[in-house]
Amino acid sequence: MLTIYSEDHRKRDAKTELCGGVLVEPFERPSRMDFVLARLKETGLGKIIAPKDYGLEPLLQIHNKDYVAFLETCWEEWTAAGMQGEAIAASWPARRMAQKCPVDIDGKLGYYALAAETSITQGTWEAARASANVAIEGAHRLLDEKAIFSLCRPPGHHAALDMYGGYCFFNNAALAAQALLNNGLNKVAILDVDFHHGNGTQDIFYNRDDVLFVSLHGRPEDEFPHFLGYADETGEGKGKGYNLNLPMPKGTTFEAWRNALHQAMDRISDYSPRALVVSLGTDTFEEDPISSFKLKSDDFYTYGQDLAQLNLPTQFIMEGGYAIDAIGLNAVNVLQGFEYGANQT
Ligand code: 6XA
Ligand code: ZN
Repeated sequence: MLTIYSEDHRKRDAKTELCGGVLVEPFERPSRMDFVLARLKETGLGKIIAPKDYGLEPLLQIHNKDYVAFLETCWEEWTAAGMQGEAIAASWPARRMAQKCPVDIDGKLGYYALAAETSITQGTWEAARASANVAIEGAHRLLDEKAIFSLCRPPGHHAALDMYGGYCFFNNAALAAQALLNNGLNKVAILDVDFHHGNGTQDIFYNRDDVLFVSLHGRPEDEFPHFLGYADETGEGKGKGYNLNLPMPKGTTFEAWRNALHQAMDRISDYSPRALVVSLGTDTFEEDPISSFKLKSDDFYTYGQDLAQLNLPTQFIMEGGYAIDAIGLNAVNVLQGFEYGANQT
């Protein structure tokens, strides 16, 4: 399997994350990629290539212009305002307040942030752009390949039309799906197997029927991002019926999770897409420090094999996963399971 990867992710090396009332070293850190790269090399999964730069145009097909401009200049504005630490939002346009973007950088951060854990730092813009390019390159390559691994960092599935947070800035899976559509594959399914609900991806495609979004995740009553991901969110307008959420309780085991996966796969088969994008987070792992499902490393191989049964051109996009020394094993297990399964069908 061909992997797309950019070293430029290292430009995002945040030092602070707001967690449990204190600033901690971010869970989403550059070394995550080193473990995935090491495992890719150890298993000889395939070539690893860098993406081209696709510029801002594809980003503007998914994200709002003012939001993209905010990300580009945020760090500059923050430092120009004399702030000491990394840029973190501290106030929000909450219920019954004006939904207008202020000019002050503190206000802008609150306007565009969906959560406070994620800081914006020098280099975040460059890394997020590189991650987007990794996703878009993968989509173009899928025209000639059966499967692609876009090793994206930072992740993307929480990023919405005009919101960042949950360690995400651009929605890499949405960018990939849109690039596939632009290349003439007229129906695309996105399956999100990260532990957290892909609120950004859902939001972006909620009114559309050319992209089916299906997500398996920790239920919003218990887990981040808390304010989206309920089972009764099924799409709106033309998109009615093209959004499927399968929330699960804390402690969910592989057996129950796999049943939900099969339900998700049935819905995807019924939709008959031309390609599949998988938002691949490995934070469903039993040892993940911020999640609560119980998957074991072998389970990732098993479900990779299951996914091959869909028999679709498939682009895997890296999302979360913070049990860092197991992230390589778990992610590559999915890819190896998929390749094994694809060879059987
Ligand atoms: C913040 C939790 C962020 C979760 C990010 C993630 N308390 N999303 O892994 O998939
Ligand atoms: Zn996650």
